[in-house]
Amino acid sequence: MAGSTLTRRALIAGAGGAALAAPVLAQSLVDLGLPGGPSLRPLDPAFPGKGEMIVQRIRPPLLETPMDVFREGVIAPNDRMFVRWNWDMPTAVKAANHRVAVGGAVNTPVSLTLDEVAAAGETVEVVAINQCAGNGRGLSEPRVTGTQWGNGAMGCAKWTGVRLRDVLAKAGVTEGAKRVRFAGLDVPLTDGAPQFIKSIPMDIALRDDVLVAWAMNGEPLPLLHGFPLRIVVPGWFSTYWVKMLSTIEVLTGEDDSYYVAKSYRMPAAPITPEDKDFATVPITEMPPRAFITSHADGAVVAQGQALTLEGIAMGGAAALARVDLVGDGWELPCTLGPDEGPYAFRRWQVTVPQVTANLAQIGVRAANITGAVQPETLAWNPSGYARNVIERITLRPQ
Ligand SMILES: Nc1nc2c(c(=O)[nH]1)N[C@H]1C(S)=C(S)[C@@H](COP(=O)(O)O)O[C@H]1N2
Ligand SMILES: [Mo]
Repeated sequence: MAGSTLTRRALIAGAGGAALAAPVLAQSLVDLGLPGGPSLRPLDPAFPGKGEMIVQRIRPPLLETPMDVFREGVIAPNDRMFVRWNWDMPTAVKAANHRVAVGGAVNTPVSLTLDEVAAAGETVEVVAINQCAGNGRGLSEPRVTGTQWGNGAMGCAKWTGVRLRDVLAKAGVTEGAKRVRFAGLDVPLTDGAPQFIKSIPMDIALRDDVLVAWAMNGEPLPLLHGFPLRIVVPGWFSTYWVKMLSTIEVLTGEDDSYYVAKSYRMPAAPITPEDKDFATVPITEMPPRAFITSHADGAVVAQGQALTLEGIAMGGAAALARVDLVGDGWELPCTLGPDEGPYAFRRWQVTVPQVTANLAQIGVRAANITGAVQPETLAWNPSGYARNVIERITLRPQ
């Protein structure tokens, strides 16, 4: 993958010539290839409940998935899924005491146990990509503020739950309802800071595949991923996928809460880094993206031989239509692998018949069935949201 070459460094505790006798702390570092630097991050296998993850921050946790996970399959194992908490994560949640309050513009406010939520309707499974709106933000040029993610703030899983609309029906939504807002058990780390609450429009809330989910890849949701319940909005950035769900509130008007009205917003039209005054819209639907997983930037390939490249792609808010390998003035269509549903990653493969020309700055370009296609240039924005520029690597024929 672009910019994820692994470097191993033995950090020796103790100094001087006798260092070899001192305990050796081996720590792996990963280079995320962030143009704004610093680019090295620890690769830590020791975070509770996690396999090897790139540690962006410990508390609240921000853990990034190493790119090699995407080479192994389209589903991220639970212990390799990226983690993002805006505020502190509660470290103990009692399932037996947990309630989900459904209120606001409803006929009868209710407070549901986990069993009552599960019994609210048919059990539904959706395979969907969980992607942070800031995924790949660290690759922005010029540099932007926020977590300097590489491209590992994403992962695809199978989510199991009931439809949100069946849970809403327990309370009965009143006429004129406009939005549905979610809150979790987490609270701000500092006094007066806004609570992490998010809302979606009513028509999205009533969709067939928008879930109140309790399982991820067939296992109860891990604490890090929102035990005991989280919202899943397939095709939308996961900022809306509120974890440790405790409150569902039906709104009759616009949502003026901080994380909807002020934050997680994009310029309404393209801007340049110099623009200061511009209208914004909330980030919602994901655009198509594709990644090469078989080769890292700078990899050596055999001159004159056939070369097979592989990777993953997503359609975003609509099913993937095609993936093309693109070079300087040429392109080759890729073959798509098994279809796990419109909101899942899909594998792609392509064979370059004979490596002759240079393979500088090659990339893969995904398009979805609505005609959305990855752009050649970055749609720069001050928060680095919704990155979907074609990701490029350079291969070195020898
Ligand atoms: N309760 C709660 N839910 C939350 C958040 C949060 O801070 N608190 N962060 C959101 C954001 S911004 C992201 S990217 C996803 C990350 O989901 P994950 O940690 O399961 O990968 O959770 C979303 N749901
Ligand atoms: Mo996010």
